[in-house]
Amino acid sequence: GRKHFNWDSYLKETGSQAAPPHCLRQSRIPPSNDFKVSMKLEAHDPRNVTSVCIATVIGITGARLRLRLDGSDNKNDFWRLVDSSDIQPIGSCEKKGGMLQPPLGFQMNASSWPMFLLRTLNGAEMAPATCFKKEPPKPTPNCFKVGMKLEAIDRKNPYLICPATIGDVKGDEVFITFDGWRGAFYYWCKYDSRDIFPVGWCDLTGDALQPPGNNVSITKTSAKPQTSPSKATRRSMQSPHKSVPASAPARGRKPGRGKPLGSTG
Ligand code: MLZ
Repeated sequence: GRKHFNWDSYLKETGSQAAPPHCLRQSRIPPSNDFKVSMKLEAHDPRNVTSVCIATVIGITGARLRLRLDGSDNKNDFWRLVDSSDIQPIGSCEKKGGMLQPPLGFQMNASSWPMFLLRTLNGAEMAPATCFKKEPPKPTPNCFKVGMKLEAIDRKNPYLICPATIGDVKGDEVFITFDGWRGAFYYWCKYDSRDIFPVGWCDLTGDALQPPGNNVSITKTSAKPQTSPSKATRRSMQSPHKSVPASAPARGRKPGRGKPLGSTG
């Protein structure tokens, strides 16, 4: 079977460096996750960020919560760190003079929202304020360099955290590429994005870091050819797409639609 992914040997094999932790907007020690499934809280609607909605904790993974907006469907779950500024205790919105909003795609008639809100909060277990941790400060400036390794959320499969490499740096943005996967998964983000983590993050939170894909060959200039290439390596040698693209697509442009080679979906 496949060996458990190990950053130390992977960094050696690829002759690469981990991004220094101070480059990332993450606490050095991941915050403890004190939430419980079914607790309710307030969250910004990811599809309409000016709206503050009621959300329920559907799952717990490492320092993150899987959230579902009350009154929404089960197709739009999203994940937030317990120290994300997108979440707050119930009552915070009202305290600031705001009003809780129905989520985008509220499944009932808009006029039923006030009654829905009353019912959804009635008898609900509200996450206590102590569960919410302070967001770490923004690092300054952008100190990422091309080639640095990190762990990053796969935005197409946001429950996954995967080994990644900085593919490009432009101003306050970085291009996240996924080791062993083709461009369809790559994305640009702000250097202080909460979706990127230092090497070793998943080990500390207990998240399962995904192993790199085996669809793109990992090259190290000094590497000796293997005497007996693995199945994956042989497959990638036969493939017409052997390596990661030499340059990142322009920011703003949609990434390619291609699936990773050999992907089963
Ligand atoms: N099996 C899925 C998951 C891919 C995850 C890639 N992460 C960078 C697929 O092939 O689409």
